Amino acid sequence: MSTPAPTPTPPLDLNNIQGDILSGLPKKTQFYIVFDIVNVAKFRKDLNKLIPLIKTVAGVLKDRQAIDDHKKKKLPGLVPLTGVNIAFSHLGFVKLGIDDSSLTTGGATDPFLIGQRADAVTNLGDPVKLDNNPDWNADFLQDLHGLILISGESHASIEKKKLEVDAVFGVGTPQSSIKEITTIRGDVRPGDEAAHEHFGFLDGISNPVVKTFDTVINPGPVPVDPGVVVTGHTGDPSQAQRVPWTTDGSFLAFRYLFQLVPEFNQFLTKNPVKKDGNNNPLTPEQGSELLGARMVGRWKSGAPIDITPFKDDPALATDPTKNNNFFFAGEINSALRCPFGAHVRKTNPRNDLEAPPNRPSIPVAPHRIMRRGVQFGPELTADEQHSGKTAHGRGLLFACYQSSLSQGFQFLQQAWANTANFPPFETQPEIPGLDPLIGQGARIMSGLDPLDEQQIVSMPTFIVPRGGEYFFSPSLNGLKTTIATPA
Ligand code: N7H
Repeated sequence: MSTPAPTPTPPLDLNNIQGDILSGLPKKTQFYIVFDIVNVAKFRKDLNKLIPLIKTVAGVLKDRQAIDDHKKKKLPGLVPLTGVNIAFSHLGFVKLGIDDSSLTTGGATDPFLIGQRADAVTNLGDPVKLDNNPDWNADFLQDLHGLILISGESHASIEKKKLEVDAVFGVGTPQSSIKEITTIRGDVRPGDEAAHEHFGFLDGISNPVVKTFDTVINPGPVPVDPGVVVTGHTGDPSQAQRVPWTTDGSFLAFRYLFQLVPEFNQFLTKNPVKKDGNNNPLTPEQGSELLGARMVGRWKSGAPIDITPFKDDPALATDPTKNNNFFFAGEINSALRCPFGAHVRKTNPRNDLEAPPNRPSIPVAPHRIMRRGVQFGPELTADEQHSGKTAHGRGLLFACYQSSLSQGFQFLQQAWANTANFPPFETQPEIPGLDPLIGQGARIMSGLDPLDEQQIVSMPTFIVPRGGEYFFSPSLNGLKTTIATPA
């Protein structure tokens, strides 16, 4: 009997999908407004007034065109623009009285159903307090209903837009339909550090290329089906269960991650790699730089160490036709070029699982996530650098989109980052260890010294989760037909 041909992927409706999901809201600064719904009937009416403010993928593409034109014309300053998106937690849908069972297809342990607070304890490995709650900021230990993102090119722009959003819900009046639990502002770092996260590494280089959406396809990992990111499309493991209002959406995993930058820097300074993989001695500075690069899998410039293992190559780093064109190919059993535990190898093992020795290939594409997010907190002070101790909170407002949390963020954190023997090669003598950045548990890693791949190194924590939640970012159609009620 022949298998029926798969249903062809319906085209993505770019006017129906919220902009952050596929295109990323353009931003120099961004508000994350975490809210609770306090007046359901009013909220559902108010939402009608928010819908026209929401930026879709089509809207973001127009904004990006405007930015490109502005740059081409070498005009001064930045194009003034803002973008608003909204997402809801399972508890938000419960509060609204909306049946979200087509989003909680994983049964009683579905991550969206149980929420991130419970998941942090059960599966993510976050440090837990005596009361069995994760060791998070109090704001995130209560029930959270939704998240509003406001991004823009300047503080003035997003503050103005926030006043508009607040007015929609009556915030600041006794009739407010929402209560803002916390508003966190993220900011792209200043000057040359723009696009670099707080440890100093260029970020936002590797995100999945989405079939039927992306038009520029640079050499790199294979494009993913649209349903890996957008619900209801080919590649969404729960495609068959989605009802119309839950299609064209995406799950948003938000994590409030603090980075211990002086402690990270001190670890690099104290443990420089002595020689590169060709036995060439390194200065302490070179050795520290190489250590950091081997922990991340890229140099601070963004150049992948799988291509340029022992020397940074800034030109390669910023060339989109080259900077993602690596597959850990030819080193299935070797960490010489890139340790198995390096952050980018743990979170996207590329060919490691596609052609492993003595076991069937495991496709990586279903586990790809669309990373967004932005830095928060001040730049490092001289005192902190000198003392090696963090005195001011800073880090990453991590956000990623996927059609399945249990295949995407939750899986990456639990099954890959926190699992010491992943990737599980039978012939590989050393334990890869945990992801040295985000791994939770007994933090060990091998492969930091290219001449002694099996040496296991223990390391302290550099990233501390202090909150988060799982949200669903619905389509415009879902917002109009099911979540809002006519005004
Ligand atoms: Fe990671 N970092 O600064 O070192 N991440 N990450 N991440 N991350 C990546 O390739 C970082 C976090 C992924 O396709 C780069 O764009 C920091 C979480 C994935 O090759 C850098 C934090 C999760 C990739 C960082 C953090 C991931 C990736 C290289 C937290 C998921 C793409 C730049 C504070 C569970 C891998 C780039 C690929 C890349 C850093 C968090 C996942 C520099 C500081 C929580 C999938």
